[in-house]
Amino acid sequence: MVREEIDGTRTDIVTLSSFILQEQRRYNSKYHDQGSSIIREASGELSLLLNSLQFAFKFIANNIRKAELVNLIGLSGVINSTGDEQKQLDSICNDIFIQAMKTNGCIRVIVSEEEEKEILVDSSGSYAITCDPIDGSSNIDAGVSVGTIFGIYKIHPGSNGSLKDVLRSGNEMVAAGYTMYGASAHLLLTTGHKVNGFTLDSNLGEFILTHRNLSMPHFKNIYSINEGNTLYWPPKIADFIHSLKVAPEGGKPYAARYIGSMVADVHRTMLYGGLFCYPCSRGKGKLRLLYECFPMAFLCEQANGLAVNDKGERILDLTPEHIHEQSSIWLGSKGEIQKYVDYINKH
Ligand code: AFP
Repeated sequence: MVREEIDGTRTDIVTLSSFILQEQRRYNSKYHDQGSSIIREASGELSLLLNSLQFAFKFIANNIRKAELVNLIGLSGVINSTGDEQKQLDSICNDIFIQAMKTNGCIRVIVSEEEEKEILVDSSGSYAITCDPIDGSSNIDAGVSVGTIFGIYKIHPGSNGSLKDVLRSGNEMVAAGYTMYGASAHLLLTTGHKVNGFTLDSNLGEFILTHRNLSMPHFKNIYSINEGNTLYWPPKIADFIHSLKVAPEGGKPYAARYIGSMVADVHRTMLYGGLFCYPCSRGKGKLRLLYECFPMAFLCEQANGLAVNDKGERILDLTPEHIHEQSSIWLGSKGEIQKYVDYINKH
């Protein structure tokens, strides 16, 4: 018998690396069980890619932790593709991410929020990746949690890697996730089969499985939105948000929670439930479809939630026309998002 605890120390922990290998084995045995004449074995390339991603997350987490100490915080003077002033930490973390993806041999196309154009990599890899290396960076100076968001696609058969491998429906993602850098680093990952959460143990230098098969509650009366934009929303949306503040008979109104860092707001929503939204202001969405909305929508659905745009259309059914396209988004507990969809259909 294996003793799982020695002097109060758990010894049965599952690391991200072992979890990835277990998933690869599960995938292989699934195809063997189906008795297929063509035996489809996972090549291990996605596992390799996920492993190189976890290195990038550890490296970024380390830089964020020491940022204040080594005076990394401050503006670098560069304006990024979406017009935001780029911080030194943004560009450093972007470089860490791109370097890790360029050298793992699995990636042919990289899209980053910090790069105006897609990056084509000369490799024989089978994947394309989209990412926001540091989302929520305007909060960094206040020590608020920020994060890295990513989405992964298998490149089209016969493609050497091109824009077409990323400008496709969100349904075609094979994996997605984010790492939130807070008191500790938290990684939420889906490979299309539920969502699992890992926490970085900085003593071991390993991401440890802490949230297996994460599932959001169906209802939760929490709403998360930048209400300062109320004047710029269509009346229907302002009315819906107002309705959340009206207490039902014998009940309580919704609680408002808004951090202004998507990863942190979505992380709370994934754990506690509720709804997070960023509707169009003056007719324009803010959050980026490819590397903010798609990965979050994929995670959300895999955790039994829903993700739609202002019109109630499912986010993952959309197809971007350009890499930095912006969208409205409503995501969170299935019951709460359905309430929004029912409201706009009725009014
Ligand atoms: P920054 O990366 O510039 O801080 O933007 C963060 C973000 O893209 C997303 O993480 C937040 O949910 C959203 O913008 C906050 O936007 P508002 O400041 O307009 O509320």
